[in-house]
Parts: sequence; structure tokens; C-alpha cells
Amino acid sequence: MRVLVTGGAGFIGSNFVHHLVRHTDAVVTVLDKLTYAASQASLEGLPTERVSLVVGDVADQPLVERLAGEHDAIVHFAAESHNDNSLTEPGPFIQTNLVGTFCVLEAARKHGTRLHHISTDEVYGDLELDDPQRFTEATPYNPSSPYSAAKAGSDHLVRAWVRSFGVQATISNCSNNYGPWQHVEKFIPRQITNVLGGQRPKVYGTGTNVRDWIHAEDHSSAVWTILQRGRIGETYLIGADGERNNLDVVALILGHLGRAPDDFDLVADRAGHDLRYAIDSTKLRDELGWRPAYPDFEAGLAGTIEWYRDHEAWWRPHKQATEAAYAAKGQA
Ligand code: NAD
Ligand code: TDX
Repeated sequence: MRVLVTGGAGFIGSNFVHHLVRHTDAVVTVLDKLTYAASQASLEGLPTERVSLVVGDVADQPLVERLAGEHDAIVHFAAESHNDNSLTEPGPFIQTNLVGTFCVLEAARKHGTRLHHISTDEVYGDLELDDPQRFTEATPYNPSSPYSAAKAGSDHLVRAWVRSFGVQATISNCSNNYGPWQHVEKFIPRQITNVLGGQRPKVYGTGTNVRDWIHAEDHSSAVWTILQRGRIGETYLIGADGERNNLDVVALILGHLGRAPDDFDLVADRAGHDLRYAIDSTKLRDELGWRPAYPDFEAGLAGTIEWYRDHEAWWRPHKQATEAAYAAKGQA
């Protein structure tokens, strides 16, 4: 199978490419614009006869059409992905997440290429801390930020292209990922690399916000399962029952690295900060038989902390500029 992976030099996309090389016979082309969020180093060491990189924009219609015609399937990860950035400069989120997805859909339509669209649980808005319900495929869309609104719009485009034009697409909405190769702007790598660099973790607001953590490797196995056996036109929620509040995650990081549990700073909150996400992945588990390989969040987090300790050369070049941007917003 020839698979085009958009955004394959980013965090989850690169984890997915590694997963394909390890667990399948797929031949992979990565299409990536190499924005600030990308790292070619994340793809280093992969066999060149299995993985190649095309540097380009998913909103470049002729390019995406040509590539779609040369592949059996497209897995569409490319996006602007950081909520905080969408609050300071929303334009690229509209361009890549909406216009880019439109171009991918038109390319898939032209060539009849199988498409899997990667989305997020943030399209459903947020839950109260004591709400017994979790998000399901039937939860109404209610996005909060420019990022999640643009992702919600991209999901609607995919559904419209399936129904109107018969595009052979599936969608998945996954919870918060952690694992190797995640940019240091994101919560878990930011706090790990702060502590490794002798700084204190920085927690927004009161730290009681809850995220539902899943290892990126489990996201990858779920996406491959859906690509193989998912029903066209269907949406599948991906999650691994990993709800933790931000204070608990920081305490685990501090504890693993031998620091006191209160050795962190509370900083200015994010505007419109979603309180809680939680995924019910029953459909994916019952219909397609998927199970996470990293059900133990504490163990997965410990492995991730060790990965960052061992890969300072990978993250160090991005750290200073990232922290300078947070400092300018009063979040450092
Ligand atoms: P990331 O920011 O680490 O990577 C995004 C990649 O897309 C980068 O390599 C970047 O260069 C590339 N890209 C951006 N704009 C592009 C364009 N116009 N053309 C081509 N390439 C472009 O993001 P991530 O965290 O790996 O997220 C990947 C996908 O997964 C996104 O669609 C995101 O919405 C979704 N998702 C992420 C999470 C999470 O926890 N990070 C959870 C659920 C869903
Ligand atoms: O320094 C920080 N301190 C802090 O308390 C940062 C960067 C974040 N936070 C909080 C905000 C959130 O409650 O940690 C939580 C996680 O924040 P992010 O890592 O920015 O992730 P989130 O906003 O939840 O979105 C992530 O999951 C869903 C991804 O970035 C999205 O791409 C995905 O769709």
C-alpha cells in the first residue's frame, strides 16, 4: 500500500510513520510544509526505500492532486495544532486546517483515493469536572477556540464530500497525545524540558483542567486499524481512559525527576480555556477490536520523560524561542 501522510514531520504524523515502518508493509510519502512545528530529525534513520519526504503545502492544489494520484490512501494529519497560537494569530489555522483540508478532499475526489482525516476531541467543546458523560460520536459539535473551530469545520467538510461526492473517507477524533517527538510548546514536553533545564513547570490558571491522555503510539495503531477496517463515512473516537488534571501530571513529572511536588508556578490562564475532555471509545473497541498498548498513563509518561532526557539535541534548538513567546504573554 502506498500511503501519503500529510504533516508526517510533526509530532503524531512522525509517530505514525514510524508505526507504519515497524508494523506494516506500507510505502510512505510524507507531505509536510516544515513549519516551526516540524522536525525532519523525527524521521531520521527510517529506511529511504520505505519513506520519502515531499516539502510542500497541503493547500497547494496541483501538488496534492498529483500526489493523491500516486497513492492508495491519504492520512491527513497536517494542521496548525496549538490552541495558544490560534489565540494570537488565527489566520494560519483557517488556511491550513480548512483550506488545506478542502484541497486534500478535492484531490481524493479527483482520483478516488481512500482518505482518513485526523481530528480532535476538542470539536465537542468541554465537559464539567463532575459530568458522568464522556464524548461519543453522537455528541454535538461545540468548539471553543479558533483551532478547534477550524478542526470542526474540517470535519464537516469531510462529511459533506463523503455525502455529496462519494469520497471514500473516515474521520477520527482523538484525545490529548503524549510521547516522543512532541514539540516543547505543548504541556507535557514543556514541563519535562523545563525541569530538565532547571526551570519550574508553568501551569495555567488553577491547574484543575482535565485532559484525557493517550500515547501517540496508541493513536497510530487506532488510525491504522480504521484505515484497514473502518466503515466509509464513519467517525471513530480514539481514547485510552487517561483522564488526569494538569496538577497531577506536573506532580508526576516532578516526582519522576526527583523534585518536590509543589516546585512549579501558576501562570496566567489561557483565554477560553476548556475545562475537561473525556473520550468514550466504545465504538472503536467494539466494532474494530482496537485496544491501547499503553493503558498505564504513569508508565507511558515515565518512558516519555526518559525519552526527553535522552534526546536533548532534538528539543533544545526549539526551547529558547518557545519560552520567549510564553514570556511575552505572561505565561513563563
Ligand atoms: P504538530 O503541530 O506537531 O504537526 C503538524 C505538522 O503539520 C507539522 O509537521 C507541520 O509542518 C505540518 N503542517 C502544518 N501546516 C502545513 C501545511 N499547510 N502543509 C503541509 N504541512 C503542514 O501537530 P500534531 O500534534 O502532530 O497534530 C497532528 C494532527 O493531529 C492535527 O491534525 C491535530 O489536529 C490532530 N490531533 C492532535 C492531538 C494532540 O494531542 N496533539 C490530538 C488529537 C488530534
Ligand atoms: O504551559 C502550559 N501550561 C498549562 O497548564 C501549557 C502549554 C498548557 N497548559 C495546560 C492547557 C491545557 O489544559 O495543559 C493542558 C494541555 O495543553 P496543550 O498541550 O496546549 O493541549 P490542548 O490545548 O489540550 O490541545 C491538545 O490536545 C488536543 C493539542 O495541542 C491539540 O492539537 C489537540 O487537538
